Amino acid sequence: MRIVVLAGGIGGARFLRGLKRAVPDADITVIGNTGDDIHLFGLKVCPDLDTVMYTLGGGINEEQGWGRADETFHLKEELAAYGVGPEWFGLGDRDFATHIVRTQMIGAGYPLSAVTEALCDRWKPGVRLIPMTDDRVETHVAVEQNGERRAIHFQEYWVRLRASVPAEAIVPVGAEQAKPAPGVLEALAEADVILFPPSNPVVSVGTILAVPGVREAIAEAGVPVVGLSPIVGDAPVRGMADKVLAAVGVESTAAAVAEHYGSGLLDGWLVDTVDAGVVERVERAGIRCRAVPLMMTDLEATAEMAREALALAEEVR
Ligand code: GDP
Ligand code: FO1
Ligand code: CA
Repeated sequence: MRIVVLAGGIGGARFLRGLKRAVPDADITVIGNTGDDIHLFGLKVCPDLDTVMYTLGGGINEEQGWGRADETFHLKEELAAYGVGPEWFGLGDRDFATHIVRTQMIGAGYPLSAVTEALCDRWKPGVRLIPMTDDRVETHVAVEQNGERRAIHFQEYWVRLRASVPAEAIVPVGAEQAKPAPGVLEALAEADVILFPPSNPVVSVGTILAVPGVREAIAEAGVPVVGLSPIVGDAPVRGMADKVLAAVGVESTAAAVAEHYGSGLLDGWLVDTVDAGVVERVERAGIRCRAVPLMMTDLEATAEMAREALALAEEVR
């Protein structure tokens, strides 16, 4: 079975671990979000691609959900001693190596998709990981601070400000001109099923969908598209997705996120059992809906979520 998953960072990566466990023989292609990418110290950092690569490859810091296990921060400390920041973004020594290799290869002319493949030669994530695009796309957030409106990089909004200032708009800068990376449209066209993991609907899945051609390719694939809600009990399980949902005028409920994707995109939607009350509302919107446990507490619970998503896909096929 060929499965294509549109993934952000932590939510996407953890779900993929369960999916691999549920269907060990499946051919899984992951289209990764690159809107979170940031250039720091002259290096290109791709947080969501790395989170997927490290999580599936066994190198992730499990508690944190991003960055490397057994990490040290000597390089960051030395840079800070020269007054070179930003101090608010925690790049560790082991992680730095990934960004150096990536930046060196890009400087030598390799596209990000080829670089990602090369990095995955080491990590062997057991899925084919493709960035959504080889072109530069950077999510910026329009915020109002001290009566002044300005656009800041998504990482500054998320990591430095912890989404504590109201976001007025979220813009994936460069997306309109971006082309899907080689393999993206092909994978969608050849998919047997397309899954939206419980990733951020705005700044993860939403950014991938903003790449011209991706939405169309999903619709044209003519296969079941099933998503899992990252919102449980009217709040994100982790992080601040409620803030970016508010910025695009969507309430933080499992039903509103399903309606935001819409029946033109989604065939099926899984909500957590605590949200069983919204199943009818989602179905009225033309999306088949089931309430099942959606907390990725351990690998087996996550694998069960993946099985439920695939079962729902068969129901709507
Ligand atoms: P990011 O790029 O690291 O922010 O990760 P993603 O965009 O892939 O996923 C973030 C989303 O994962 C958040 O909105 C969380 O609510 C969601 N999430 C994290 N853990 C769980 C979980 O155990 N269950 C569900 N349903 N969602 C989760
Ligand atoms: N998230 C944080 O909350 N603080 C950090 O200092 C931080 C550093 C970092 C370094 C490399 C990397 O791949 C990810 C990192 N993240 C950090 C995670 C991160 O960028 C965000 O959680 C996601 O992009 C949000 O979607
Ligand atoms: Ca992300």
